[in-house]
Amino acid sequence: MDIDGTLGVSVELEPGHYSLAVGHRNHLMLKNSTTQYLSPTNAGVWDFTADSGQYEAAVVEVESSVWAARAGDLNRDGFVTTRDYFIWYGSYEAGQSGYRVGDLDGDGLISLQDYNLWLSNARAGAGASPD
Ligand SMILES: [Ca+2]
Ligand SMILES: [Ca+2]
Repeated sequence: MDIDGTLGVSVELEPGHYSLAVGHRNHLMLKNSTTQYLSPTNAGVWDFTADSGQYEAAVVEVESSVWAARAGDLNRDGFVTTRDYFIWYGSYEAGQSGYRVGDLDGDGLISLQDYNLWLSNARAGAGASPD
């Protein structure tokens, strides 16, 4: 999905094998575990309903056979830790709302639901080795 919510992303690349990664403002980066051949005639598709072993980072199954990045990496360092909690807490305490990094579930509110997502993923030891 493109940043404006439309499906598909267009980039100009030389044909070849590429590692794909998907990032989001407050989730761990998803990176595929194998390279994918891309060319003008082979756009490639990354199917998030395919097997969970296609990702390098730990993912969470959000519904049957659908995987997503783990939420809670507010400072984008590749780990869900107390440093992220302090960012969330600052937003929560200030009563912020809208498109903020503290809104982990995307409902426009910074609430205890977001804290619970952070806690669940922090307890799961969510993180990836920075590279
Ligand atoms: Ca983090
Ligand atoms: Ca929220």
